[in-house]
Amino acid sequence: VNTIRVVAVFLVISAVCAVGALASQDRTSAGGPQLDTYRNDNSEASFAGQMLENGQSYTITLTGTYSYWFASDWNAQGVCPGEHPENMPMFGSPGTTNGKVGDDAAWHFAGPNNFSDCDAVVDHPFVVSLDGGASRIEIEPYDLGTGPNPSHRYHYVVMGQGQQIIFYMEDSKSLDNYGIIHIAIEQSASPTPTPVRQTEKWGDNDCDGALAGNDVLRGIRAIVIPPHNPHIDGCPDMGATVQFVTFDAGGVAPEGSGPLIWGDVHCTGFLDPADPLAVLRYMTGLPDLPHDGFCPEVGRAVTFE
Ligand SMILES: [Ca+2]
Ligand SMILES: [Ca+2]
Ligand SMILES: [Ca+2]
Repeated sequence: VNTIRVVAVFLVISAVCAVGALASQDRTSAGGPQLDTYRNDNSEASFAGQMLENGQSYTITLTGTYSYWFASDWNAQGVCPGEHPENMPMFGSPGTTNGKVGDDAAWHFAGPNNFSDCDAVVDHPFVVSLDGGASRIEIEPYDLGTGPNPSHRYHYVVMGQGQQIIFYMEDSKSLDNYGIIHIAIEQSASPTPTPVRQTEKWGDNDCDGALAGNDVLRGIRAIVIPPHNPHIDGCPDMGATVQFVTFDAGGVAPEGSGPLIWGDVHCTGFLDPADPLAVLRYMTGLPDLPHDGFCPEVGRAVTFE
C-alpha cells in the first residue's frame, strides 16, 4: 500500500517576470503577472507583484494548472487509479518538457502513482507575503468549491499593508515542475461608506448641547425672508432633512418615524413660528403644545444620520 505523501510541494506563485512592476499593471496580455512553477536552477518559485495600498482590499485571481513532478514521472508508473489528470498545463512552461497535470491553485486532483497519495485533496501551495517578504500567509479562495472547477480559476481577497505583494510556491523541488499560474490583482470595490450618525437634543438648533435663546433665534432667522443662519460645522442646516434613527443613541426607530427636518421642532414638515416657540416654552418650563404624528419631544436626545 502506497502511502507516499504528496511531497510537501508548496509552490509559491512567483513571478517570472523580471519586469514585475510593469507586468503587474498589465492584466490582459498573455505576458501579464504570472508565476512559472518551473525553475531550471531549482530555486523557489516566486512572483513579486505591485505595491498594495494600506487598508485597501484586493481581489486576487489565480488561473492555471501545473505538475509537481517531471512529465516522465506520470508515465513511469501510471496515474493513480481513478484519477483524471489533464494532458497539458493550461499555460506551459518554456524551457522544459510539459506533460500531464493534476493540480491547480486550490486542488490536487490527480497524481502519478507512487509519487502522490492518490487522494483528491485541497492543496494550497501558493502563499503570499503582504509585507514585502517579511512574513508569509496562506490564502484560501472564497470560491474553493467541493472540487477543482473546469476553469481552474480561483479568487482570493487580501488586505493591503502598504507593501509589495509577493507570491511564493512552496515546493521542495521546482526543477521538475511545469505549468504557469496567471495572476490578476485588482482593487476590490469600495464598500458603501457608513453614514455618520450624530445625537443632538431635539430643538437644540445650533447643536451646542443645550436649548437656549440662540436656538429660538436660529428658529426665527430660518423663517425670515431671506433666511439668515450661518452654517455651523457638525450641525445640520436649518431645514435640512435628517434621517431619524433612534432615541438616546440606542434602541430602534419607533413605528411611524421617518426623515425629520432640522429645526422643524413640531414636525409639521416645514419651518414655522411654532418651532422656535416650542423651544421658548421648553426653556421657560411651559408644557409643549399638542401636535399630531410622530415627533420627538422637545429637548429629547435624538440620533440621526
Ligand atoms: Ca516539484
Ligand atoms: Ca443650543
Ligand atoms: Ca414646524
